[in-house]
Amino acid sequence: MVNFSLEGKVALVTGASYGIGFALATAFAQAGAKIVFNDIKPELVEKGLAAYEAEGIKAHGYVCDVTKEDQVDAMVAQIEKEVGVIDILVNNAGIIKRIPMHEMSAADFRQVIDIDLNGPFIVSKAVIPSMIKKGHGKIINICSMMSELGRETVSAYAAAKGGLKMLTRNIASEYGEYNIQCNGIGPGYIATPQTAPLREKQADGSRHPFDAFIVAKTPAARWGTPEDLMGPAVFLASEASDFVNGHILYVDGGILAYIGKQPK
Ligand code: NAP
Ligand code: GCO
Repeated sequence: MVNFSLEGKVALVTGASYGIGFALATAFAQAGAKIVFNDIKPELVEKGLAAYEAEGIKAHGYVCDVTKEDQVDAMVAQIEKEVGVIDILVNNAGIIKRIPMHEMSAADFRQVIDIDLNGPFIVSKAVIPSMIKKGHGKIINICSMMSELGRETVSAYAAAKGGLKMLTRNIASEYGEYNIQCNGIGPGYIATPQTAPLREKQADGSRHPFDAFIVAKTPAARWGTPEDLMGPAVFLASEASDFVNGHILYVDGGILAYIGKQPK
């Protein structure tokens, strides 16, 4: 029988106090998994723990910066001791900086690469040895439309998310023989705090031009919600996807399939 259950599994979702990570962890809990998350600030971990509790979920929260190898190694060891070996990892923590490339400092560029690309490398590296020992593992990298497309002001983010797509394929290639599947989810434009500046109402009450642009560019004719990503994530975390490896599942309301509307 097809098995979407995550009963008895331990799932670590990085940066999951709110937004997309919170929705994915909630979906995993609904499918039976024990939930572990981290965030970079203690107050966010506290906020996250309260939000999970409000959903009736007992989550385990840790303060940890995904770019710091020593912090990540210590967190993974603590999770193994306190909760169990991690069966499912979602590399969700990420940032964006919207700055024209010719005005962007190298330090800003490096920071985006560090969190969005080096972070998934560091956390994946920390969980893979125990997954090998256990004989299975699922790694899901949260990619982006910018794993495929460019646009003005997001050079560092696009470089990181394009790199994350290839890191996904490489983890799949390198560890598939150990029954570890590494896939990506490429969310379309999702309404979260990260994209709030792109949806801000104009002074005259009209929609932000980017908001109108995205709705026109999306065959589904709307922004996505974190909830839209829940089903695909459970699929990629479950045994139902055991022969799916190195794939990026775009959950974008059809953006990548669409040439766009003819101008009026
Ligand atoms: P979000 O609302 O900004 O949440 C990201 C979380 O990651 C925040 O809790 C953030 O904490 C945390 N974080 C940042 N740096 C960290 C670090 N070094 N270590 C640990 N945690 C850290 O973002 P979101 O919109 O939910 O996006 C989640 C993921 O989906 C990101 O990778 C993003 O690039 C990707 N994504 C988003 C969209 C979209 O349309 N929203 C589309 C495609 C992909 P702080 O609040 O302190 O920064
Ligand atoms: C932007 C957006 C995007 C989205 C997302 C798209 O400024 O273009 O923030 O990059 O967040 O990653 O999939």
